[in-house]
Amino acid sequence: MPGEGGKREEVKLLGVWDSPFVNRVQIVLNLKGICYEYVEEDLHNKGELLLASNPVHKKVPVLIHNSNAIPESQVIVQYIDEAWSGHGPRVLPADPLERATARFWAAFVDDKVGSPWFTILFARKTEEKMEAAVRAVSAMETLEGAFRDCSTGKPFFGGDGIGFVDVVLGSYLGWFVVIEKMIGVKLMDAARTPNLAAWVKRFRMEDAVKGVLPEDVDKVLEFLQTFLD
Ligand SMILES: N[C@@H](CCC(=O)N[C@@H](CS)C(=O)NCC(=O)O)C(=O)O
Repeated sequence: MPGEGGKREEVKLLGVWDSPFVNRVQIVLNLKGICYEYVEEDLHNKGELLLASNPVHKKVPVLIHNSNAIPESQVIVQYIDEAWSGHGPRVLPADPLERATARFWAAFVDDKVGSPWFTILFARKTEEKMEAAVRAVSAMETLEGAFRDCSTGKPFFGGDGIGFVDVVLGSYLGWFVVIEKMIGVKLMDAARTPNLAAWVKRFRMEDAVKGVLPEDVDKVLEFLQTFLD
């Protein structure tokens, strides 16, 4: 896509199709209308480009923008918002206090929902998985309150449109369905968190989100199995 000076820019995303961390970057690129090349990585046999561009963690996603590599999904999302500030809607709020609040809740999501998500997937013992699910459910209840405060009656954490907390939490939604099939626990339940349950429906209907999150539960479970064998 043309850059500031009319030159073609290199925008490449190294990812894995069912990764929430990758999916949130894809959603933000879509939201901002940025054309990019997507490279599917094989995490069982990591490519040279991935190893060279994220030598510290060797994980996806990595965004490559004009030969510069940016790792870590939350960092990437914030980078995209700043580097393409003139493209599409803002993802982080303009107001410093609101921006700090959005960063706080985004960090909360990866800590209190993302960590249990990982344990549910990879712990060997059912007991450990169930304990993690209890922690995730409790985090969702906290997020129900955060949604009320951040959205102030509007449809999204970000207000009228998808913002930072929306993409960070929303990127786990496909996996919530997978987790329900895996261990029978509903992390998102309209009886416990009615506002968030309504938010899920709105989030999934957004153009930037459609087609990004994994939908085929059996395909996800089959892929997950390749990391458990
Ligand atoms: N904190 C990182 C997490 C990224 C992450 O865990 N990526 C996984 C895929 S879901 C990965 O690349 N795993 C490869 C590995 O652990 O070797 C982020 O937000 O980008």
